[in-house]
Amino acid sequence: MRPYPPEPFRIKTVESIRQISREERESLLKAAGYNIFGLRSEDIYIDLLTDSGTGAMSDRQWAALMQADEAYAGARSYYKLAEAIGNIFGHKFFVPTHQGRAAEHILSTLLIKPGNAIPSNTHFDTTEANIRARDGKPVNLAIDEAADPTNHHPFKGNLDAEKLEVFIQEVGVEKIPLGMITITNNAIGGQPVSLENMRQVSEIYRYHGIPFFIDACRYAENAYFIKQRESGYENKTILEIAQECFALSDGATMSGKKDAMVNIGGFLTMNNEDLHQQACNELVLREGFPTYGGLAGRDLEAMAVGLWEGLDEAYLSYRVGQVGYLAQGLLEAGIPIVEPPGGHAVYIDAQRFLPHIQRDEFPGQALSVELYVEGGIRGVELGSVSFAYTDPETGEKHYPLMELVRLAIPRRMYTQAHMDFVIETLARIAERRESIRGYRIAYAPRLLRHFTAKFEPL
Ligand code: PM9
Repeated sequence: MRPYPPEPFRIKTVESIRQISREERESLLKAAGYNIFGLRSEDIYIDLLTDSGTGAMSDRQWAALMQADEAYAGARSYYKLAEAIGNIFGHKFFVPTHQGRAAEHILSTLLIKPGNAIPSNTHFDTTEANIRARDGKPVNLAIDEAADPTNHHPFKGNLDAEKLEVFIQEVGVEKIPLGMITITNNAIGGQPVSLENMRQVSEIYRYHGIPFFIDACRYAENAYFIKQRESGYENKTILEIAQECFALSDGATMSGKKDAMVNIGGFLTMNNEDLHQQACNELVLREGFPTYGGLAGRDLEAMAVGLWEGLDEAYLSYRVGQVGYLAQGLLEAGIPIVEPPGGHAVYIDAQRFLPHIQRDEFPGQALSVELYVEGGIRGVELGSVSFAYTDPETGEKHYPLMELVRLAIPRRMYTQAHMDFVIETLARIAERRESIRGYRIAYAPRLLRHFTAKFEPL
């Protein structure tokens, strides 16, 4: 029997979900242009589209909402959040933002000029789009092992330090206004980054005088993996590990909707005072006054509590264990996934699952449609629909490392029986996989096309 970690919580409030008929699902999908983002949530049985802002808040977070201070300037809730961020992240300054991409937007606006290049292990879609929106170039320098879904490297999210050195020599420091690293590495399997790797990368960035920003959305899950897998950290607390990570950097972008356990919120941290001043100016223009940044006082309050809850080791052990349970079940059912599983999601290798569908016919898109048709389950394509890109200068088409479908597990939401249902659904799809066909794109915007594209079955 696969081990399932008992939840370190009990359930106080429930939300009904229902399964509609297969015929209804087929017709709703067609009406949505075969894009699962176009479906209504009430027509979905198990929603694994994202772990972003979809989790359950705790009784303490709900209680904190009532204690929030909604003052326009200088709210008590802001200072509570400042204390949590100061403790955990340790950077000198921060601005609250309504979510992660708003922090990315401010950072990109302030630092990136046309023709600049920004290295990372792998940028996630919103980061990539914010860089491109400034006519910059996002550059992914993951280690080679990351491209092999069967490779069991313990830190497959690592950035290849040698590739980074070569890249800096080739491009020139003057064209690199900042360097990044994403923890965990969401685009390629939610894989962790080791502290050793972050130290190496930080040294390289610092040597060249390149400001180093961490995309910190899932920093607590990353710290948990470091504690489990990196020698020398087994006796450190998750907080100590997180602090050590951030001490290597000059700042961070954070989506509170992930490891800060909230439904909305984010922030941008930095050590540079001048950058902070400029960020405040941008914030006032677009998001709100610097002590609320586009959020209500209650959102700041919930995030301050959630940041601490996200660091709880019993919770993290359950969280990573639940993802591991789903991964193990899928492997036992013969479903190819990215191994080892990451911290927040299981990534199905759609290319190996549907080898008869070419990359340009989007195997991940085809599988995400089948998941909904078969079981009312929503996952998300993270393959060529989301990440393939035609270089405007050369006309050359670039593909992502893999064609994946991600099953992201919202925090503190679904049970073992839900996970079993997902496994059984995929096992049924596997039985008829040869009959599944690819898709073509009927409409797509220039950036972040996967959110609103329309498809036609081939
Ligand atoms: N990630 C996710 O589902 C939500 C958008 S795509 C459905 O994984 C990283 C590593 C992320 C991320 C969002 C953001 C942006 C930045 N970096 O969604 O703007 O995974 O709060 O954060 C999503 P926001």
